[in-house]
Amino acid sequence: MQLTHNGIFISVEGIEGAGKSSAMLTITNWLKDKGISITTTREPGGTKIAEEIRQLILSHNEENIHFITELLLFFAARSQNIHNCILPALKSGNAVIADRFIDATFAYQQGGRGISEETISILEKLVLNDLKPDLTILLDVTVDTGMARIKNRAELNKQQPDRIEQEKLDFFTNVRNCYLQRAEKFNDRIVIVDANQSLQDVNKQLETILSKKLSKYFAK
Ligand code: T5A
Repeated sequence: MQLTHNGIFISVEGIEGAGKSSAMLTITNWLKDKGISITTTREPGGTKIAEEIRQLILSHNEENIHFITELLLFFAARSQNIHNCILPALKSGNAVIADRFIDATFAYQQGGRGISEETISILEKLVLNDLKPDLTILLDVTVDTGMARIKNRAELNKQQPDRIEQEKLDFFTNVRNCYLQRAEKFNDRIVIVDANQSLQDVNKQLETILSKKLSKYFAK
């Protein structure tokens, strides 16, 4: 796979209710102000086929989805997203902002489901080759706060939790811990934002990080 490109690849991560949607908007507006063309995507999803896989993963099915099937579905959707959305956009010089990417698989399928890091790494190598985000924003929120936000939103919109949102608190605690461990391990790429704060304060943190981490792209 040829990975040469002159775009910027940013992923946004965090547990349910961390505030990824508003962070995506803040990052998009910040980059647009710099005159950069933006492609936004999400995982699972981002292309027609990947969105169909998303439906399969998140909906409630009569048949139980085995955790290895779930892992493979996330990577199948990601492969479509990489080849038909992310790489073409990066090669055309766009900034790609992804609502979740590879770190979500380690956090949820390793931390949450208990699949080994080695198993996930094999699929990571196969599907991503050497593609990785230039910057990953980890919106870190306590499980209690994240879940309370999700509950409020669901009540307002009269929505039922999806298949993964209905997991127990322990599951999300393990997911959050795995995200934090990855942030420590890959501290050159993953930056933690304290997402327990007000939206205004979260946005301030984001803008500071973007100025610091992306200055090299605008230094010419
Ligand atoms: N998954 C995904 C895996 O298991 N493995 C993988 O490899 C991948 C890619 C995807 C699901 O799949 C799993 C993870 C997920 O369970 P999703 O829709 O992408 O689903 O992810 P969700 O986390 O479910 O998305 P949410 O919409 O629930 O989370 P967000 O985007 O973080 O939430 P957001 O921004 O809409 O905020 C939620 C509510 O909180 C409020 C917002 O206004 C909103 O009402 N809020 C705040 N309120 C006060 N202060 C703040 N700072 C706030 N920030 C947000």
